[in-house]
Amino acid sequence: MKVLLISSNTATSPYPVYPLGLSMVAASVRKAGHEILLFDSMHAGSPEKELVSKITSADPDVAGISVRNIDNVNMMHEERYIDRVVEIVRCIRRHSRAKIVLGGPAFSILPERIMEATRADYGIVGEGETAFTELLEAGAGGDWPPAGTILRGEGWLDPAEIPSALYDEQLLAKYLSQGSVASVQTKRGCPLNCVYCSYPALEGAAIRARDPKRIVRDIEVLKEKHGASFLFFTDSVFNDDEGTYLEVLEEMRRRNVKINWSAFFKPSGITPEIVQLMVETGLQAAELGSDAACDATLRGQMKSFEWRDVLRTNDAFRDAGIALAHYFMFGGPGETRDTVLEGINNIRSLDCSAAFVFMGIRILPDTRLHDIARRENILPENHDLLEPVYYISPDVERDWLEKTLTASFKPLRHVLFPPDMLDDKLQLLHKLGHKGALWDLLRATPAPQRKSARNP
Ligand code: B12
Ligand code: SF4
Repeated sequence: MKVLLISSNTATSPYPVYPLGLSMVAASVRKAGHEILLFDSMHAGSPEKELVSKITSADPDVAGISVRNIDNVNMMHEERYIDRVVEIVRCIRRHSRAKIVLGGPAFSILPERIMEATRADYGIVGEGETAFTELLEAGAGGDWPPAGTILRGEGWLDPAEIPSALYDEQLLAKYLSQGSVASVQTKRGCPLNCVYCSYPALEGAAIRARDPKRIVRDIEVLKEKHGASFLFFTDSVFNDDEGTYLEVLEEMRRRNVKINWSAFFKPSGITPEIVQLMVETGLQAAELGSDAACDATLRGQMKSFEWRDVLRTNDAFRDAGIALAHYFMFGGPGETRDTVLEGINNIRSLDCSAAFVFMGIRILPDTRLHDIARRENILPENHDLLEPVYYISPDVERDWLEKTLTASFKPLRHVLFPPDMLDDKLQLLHKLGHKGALWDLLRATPAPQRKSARNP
């Protein structure tokens, strides 16, 4: 079959991200013997015109659309992305008889609602590699399921079945030339249970780690064939408690593969020795999902660590000279005026880091936050969540929260509230050839009085 794979993502904040999931699906589809073509909405000057031209020239049997983001999870400056997918589906319908299949993380979070909005033929929830190729197989034999079917895999792929992405040379070159970085996934799954998080539902609760040798081979290909100089490990959490990330780093060191890299970390379990191993393999910057800024709200978000772990992790990276950024969300379960003030002081005490501060937490289905929001009547009955609703604790008023966060963080160059406040400048820096999120340019310089207050 001829399969046109379309990335619908046009979000550019904090930088345009290469469609990694679609490229992993592409690897499986090609391995199954189908012909694949790519269309990337990010780089289409006139998306509608270029898509029409691609569809009419390629005449595909199937169009697979990757739906990455529902919205930007930022209640201070909302952006929504599903309308773009609706337009793509309409455009394909007007110009082709191809079957239209949706997949991707945003689709997997709200499958029924996105199917209804787009009127695609099929949707695949979760990992696309096997489910999509099986659907193509059935279709090739004339055995398409009824239109509107949403397929859900019965289990998760074995780690050995998770493929290397098919990095498209021209497409990746475009991303890399626009300030983006290369992306590699080392594992899927997260066994933790944070109150707002949909990641375990997207990837499963058990860690499924890819073979470190194959991961390092991917990095070599990205460096040598594609000229990548910076990469992001896209795992939900890079430093898993099982330590599979250490095996990846040790394999990099053994093979003498070094590249500038970054990842999402949870702020616990990081020792100076581990940071040393990271530095040897090229760690440049660490993004910490600290999430809440004091113990009461960390408990409210059901995080697996305490504020002192955030401080220890901060210091372990700081002492090695690694740039680090914390992400915080104010207004979660358990937030009160007192915890807000405590959290602001705690954030002020962090040395040498940047911080991105969000207000409210986007409620996603099948999360504990969803249940809490229903119980507390924050979420209207039968709300389908395609339109974003943000949880703000009933014990803190939205206006007071916004004013307090603005007044507290405005004077601090390294704390960004709202988190996208520097987007215009970032785009300019990307045009000038800088790569990635670039928050390392904002880092606070060490403040001895803050340090000594913490470490008397
Ligand atoms: C890493 C990551 C980032 C990194 C990306 C770095 C990089 N270089 O790639 C950074 C920090 C930059 C980032 C930013 C953002 N992110 Co983000 N990110 C993730 C994360 C953790 C992993 C994404 C990933 O690469 N996964 C690996 C690939 C292999 O998996 P996948 O894309 O899901 O693909 C699989 C399936 O979905 C499916 N599939 C994919 N496409 C297709 C197509 C078809 C046809 C089929 C059948 C199947 C299929 O098969 C694939 C293989 O199994 C996810 C959460 C998660 N665990 O999924 C959030 C997530 C994707 N991000 C999200 C969001 C919101 C954002 C931001 C908008 C946040 C913000 N305000 O800045 C931005 C947008 C950036 C952009 N330009 O698009 C949301 C999207 C859903 C939503 N709530 O709207 C997620 C799901 C997190 C969440 N639960 O809220 N992100
Ligand atoms: S927030 Fe991070 S650590 Fe918590 S469940 Fe989600 S992916 Fe796992």
